[in-house]
Amino acid sequence: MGDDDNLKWGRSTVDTVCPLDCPDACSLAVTVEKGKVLRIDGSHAHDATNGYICAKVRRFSERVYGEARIPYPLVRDGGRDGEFRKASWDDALDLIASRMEAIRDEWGAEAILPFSYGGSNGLLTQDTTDARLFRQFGTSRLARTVCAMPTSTANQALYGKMPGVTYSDYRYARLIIVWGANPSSSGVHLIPHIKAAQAAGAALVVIDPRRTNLARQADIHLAVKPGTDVVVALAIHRFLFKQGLADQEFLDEHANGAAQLRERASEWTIDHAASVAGLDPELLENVAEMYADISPAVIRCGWGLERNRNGGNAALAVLALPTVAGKFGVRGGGYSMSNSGAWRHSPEDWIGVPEPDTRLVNMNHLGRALLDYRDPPVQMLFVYNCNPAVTMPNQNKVLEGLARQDLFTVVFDQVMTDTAALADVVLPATTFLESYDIVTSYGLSTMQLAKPAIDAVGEARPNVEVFAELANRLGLAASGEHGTDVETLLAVTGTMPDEVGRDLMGAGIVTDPAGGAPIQFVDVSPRTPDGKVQLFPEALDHQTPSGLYRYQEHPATDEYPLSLISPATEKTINSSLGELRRGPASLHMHPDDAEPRGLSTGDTVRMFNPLGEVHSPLRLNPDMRRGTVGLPKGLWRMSTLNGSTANALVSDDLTDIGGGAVFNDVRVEVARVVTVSLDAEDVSKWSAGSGDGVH
Ligand SMILES: Nc1nc2c(c(=O)[nH]1)N[C@H]1C(S)=C(S)[C@@H](COP(=O)(O)OP(=O)(O)OC[C@H]3O[C@@H](n4cnc5c(=O)[nH]c(N)nc54)[C@H](O)[C@@H]3O)O[C@H]1N2
Ligand SMILES: Nc1nc2c(c(=O)[nH]1)N[C@H]1C(S)=C(S)[C@@H](COP(=O)(O)OP(=O)(O)OC[C@H]3O[C@@H](n4cnc5c(=O)[nH]c(N)nc54)[C@H](O)[C@@H]3O)O[C@H]1N2
Ligand code: SF4
Ligand SMILES: [Mo]
Repeated sequence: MGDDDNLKWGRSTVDTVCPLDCPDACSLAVTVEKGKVLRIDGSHAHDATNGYICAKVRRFSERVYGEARIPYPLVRDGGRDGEFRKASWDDALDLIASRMEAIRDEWGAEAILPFSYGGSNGLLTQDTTDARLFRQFGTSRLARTVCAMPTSTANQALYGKMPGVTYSDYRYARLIIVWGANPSSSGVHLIPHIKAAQAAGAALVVIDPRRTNLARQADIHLAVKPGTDVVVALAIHRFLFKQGLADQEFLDEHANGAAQLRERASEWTIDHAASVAGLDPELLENVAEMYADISPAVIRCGWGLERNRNGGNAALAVLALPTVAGKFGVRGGGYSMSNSGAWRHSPEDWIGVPEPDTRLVNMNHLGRALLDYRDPPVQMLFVYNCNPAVTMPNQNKVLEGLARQDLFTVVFDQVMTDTAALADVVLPATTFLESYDIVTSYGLSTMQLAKPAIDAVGEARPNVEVFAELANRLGLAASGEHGTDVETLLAVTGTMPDEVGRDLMGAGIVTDPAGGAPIQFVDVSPRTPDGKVQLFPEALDHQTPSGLYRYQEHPATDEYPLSLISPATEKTINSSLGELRRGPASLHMHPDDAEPRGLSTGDTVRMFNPLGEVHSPLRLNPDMRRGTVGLPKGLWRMSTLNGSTANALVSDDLTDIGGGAVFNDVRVEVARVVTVSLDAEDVSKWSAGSGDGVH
């Protein structure tokens, strides 16, 4: 179509970027007609995207213009059970400001708990005017631990978060180990590079309790029991040391703590580890031999392995492997984890207000904070960039906390989430198609500019503006406060090196000069104090309940013999876009686990443990590991049959390292739900019987 036609249709294309919590940060071309989003395509601005984007974001306009979108501020009258009414922004913000002041005067500002996580994941939507406001006011602080704390603590301790092997360098690897990651769903642009490496003869190993798409195409699939990766990795370490296959020269020159690691690994023979992890010892030994023999070898370490009581030690043991085996120094050799540390940009450069020494709340303990914390009790919860009613552990405790009559809850979101539905005040947020943002990829090493393609829908406003407005009302805004996203954009880019800010505003994309496609130990080195790999970070040894590289057995019981995991799916990003899911999600179970329970596909089942229960349709799936069942993460309450998500069964215990959540460390039983309509006589007969599974 020519320019004239575009003019006639009022059509234009805006180059921007996807900021969702996904490692890829695709560059996008958004076609707009008469002020509305017509189409969202991938663009070629970012090499990795190569014109391809996922189906979720192609249909993102269904969120932008969807029924769940919050059109204007809402205020609930008449307490927890009252109805929402439309409010003006001024009224809603005045109400919030006056409640903040009243709570501070009566209870102290720590009675206010701001609660946020990734949201749109851009540099502007979080840790800008919000952080400044809450710090100045002296609210409780939040430890953002729900994701990546064990892996990032391990990566920081071992390597000071050295940038990892980039996707496109996977094609140079001769051995690829994908460990606790499912890139076909959660970071799809890695897949073509793995395929290219395989086509050129590379071997692929996948370590995952499920036979994922990638596992099906692997040379070896180790279907580990959830939570046992630490012993699998330690067995490989032991094998390397014992067989004289550890790279002693590299260890002497570049690492500390090898002797302690070797000692802790010493009990994990291949047989011992294989029996704990539920693996065929021969397969495990094959993997150890392959890892010793084949170079370049790269490990893609994911987040699936961190979400259990051994998650921090698992990440340490896995990430330590390339050091012990001497896999660095060649293109396609080493590891990839998160590249979030690649950009040296720190929000502290812009916030300019020091973090106060107020109460620090681990976000995985939201339920406890709302119900059990005293001195002061939480009186106001301010949720933004997050949907804790469905995404945080111990869902029933979180929901009970949110139901407190005396709690004042503000939820600032794009759509009427399950959390927003329980709020006192709901504020409408812009999507990334409606405001500026800066997006750094955590899978790759790019920084991109997100530009508005359309005007804000309804009365939605960007985060930066709303928190600045609130600061104004509370008399906290510094003179020259950055009230709009454009002002904040300029202020944030102003703290970056000149050339970075210039390229970002000009070309819209910048690649970290050190991290574009670095060879580890050639182009980038550990960012630890002495520049060496710390294989045995002593400080962590003392903070870890069992000590470093120690395995904690899960006390499984006969009553709850099945393990539940809840991995990412291609349908949502966490719970974002969960409103577009149609019909209930299914619980996946291996046929051999269904048979003794008398279950088949299509049955309605209840999955339960002492914390709660989830009702959903059952789907028999031979790709599940026996003894492990799976329900997707990110479900909204409407996507199960009883309004509970997997998190109703997840405890709020913490991981061994980093205070993370134990989403994949859950024991459950599953039984059929018998739903029959009974007359009174039947009911009395039935009540006298066992009542097995009827709910
Ligand atoms: N489409 C989509 N993409 C996403 C997301 C999304 O929700 N949807 N979420 C984004 C976010 S926030 C994150 S953190 C990443 C997560 O991305 P991934 O690292 O891929 O994490 P998960 O999907 O949680 O789990 C990955 C795999 O680990 C397996 N697994 C579970 N328990 C264990 C275990 O104990 N050991 C081992 N070895 N494997 C285990 C699961 O079966 C799953 O296949 O993805 C991001 N990308
Ligand atoms: N059972 C189980 N639960 C899990 C996991 C699991 O593996 N299993 N994974 C966990 C992981 S990895 C993560 S990262 C967490 C994520 O959990 P959450 O942080 O709760 O992520 P989302 O559910 O996507 O919620 C983000 C919210 O921010 C909103 N939002 C987006 N952009 C903006 C914006 O610009 N402004 C405002 N105000 N709001 C915005 C979105 O609409 C969305 O409702 O979930 C965790 N929950
Ligand atoms: S969610 Fe991930 S794959 Fe999909 S468009 Fe965004 S960055 Fe790309
Ligand atoms: Mo995450």
